[in-house]
Amino acid sequence: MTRIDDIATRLDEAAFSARAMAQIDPDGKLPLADAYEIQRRSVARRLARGERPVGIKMGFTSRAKMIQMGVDDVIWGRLTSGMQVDDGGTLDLSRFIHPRVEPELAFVLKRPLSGHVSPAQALAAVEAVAPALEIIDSRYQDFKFSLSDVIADNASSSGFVVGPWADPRTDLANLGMVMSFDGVDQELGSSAALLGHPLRALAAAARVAEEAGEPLPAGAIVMAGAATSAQWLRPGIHVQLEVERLGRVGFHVGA
Ligand code: OOG
Ligand code: MG
Repeated sequence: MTRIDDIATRLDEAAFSARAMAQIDPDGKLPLADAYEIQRRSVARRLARGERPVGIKMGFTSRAKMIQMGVDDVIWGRLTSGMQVDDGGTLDLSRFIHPRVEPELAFVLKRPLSGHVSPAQALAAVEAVAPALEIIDSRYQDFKFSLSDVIADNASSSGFVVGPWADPRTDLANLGMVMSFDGVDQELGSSAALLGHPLRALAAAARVAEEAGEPLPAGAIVMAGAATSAQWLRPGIHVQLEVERLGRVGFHVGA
């Protein structure tokens, strides 16, 4: 257990100081349950500093992301209040090591959600859906990791931006998604990339929340995962995501 605590502390310190560290399990030998326990303890240190839990994020729910990062399992991480960036706000790059951004959808719940649910049952717990951008920042050198590494590192969670909330009864099956930097398209995708339908990513979130013994409460935000590859952030750019029917979300990167 001390080893798990030690790694949790090192990962939290790497995030807090924005300094990369060596992989903890490059050969992928660590049991995934241990990796999630490291994640839990590392995030607990953030909560002890006053951040609040606000929901969870799903990772590797699209083929594009699995291929980009060389990992082929859905993972999840914990979101805290300290990670939220206002829509239209400015990101302070000095807080990050080597951040990337990716196009997502976010859900906010009106009712608690956990366990094995169908996409329709998951939808019944949703208050609203929004276009969202996730800023990921691996704490590992060169943004390289094994599956257990990235799980322990809270699935690279470091920031997220949620756009205007929309009616969840919108048909989410195949919405065009365009991520641009300074008005120049960077990634084009579809909401269908998310496990075939974004509500499947939400149902997967319900399942992992139950397995973790941390059911999602009303008010929780769930990030459904990136529909395309992630792109490196650069100083001074304006990042925008436009999702068909749902609208736009964006932020500025500080110089
Ligand atoms: C891990 C996080 C994956 C997603 O949306 O697929 C993720 C990473 O790529 O560093 O957030
Ligand atoms: Mg993501």
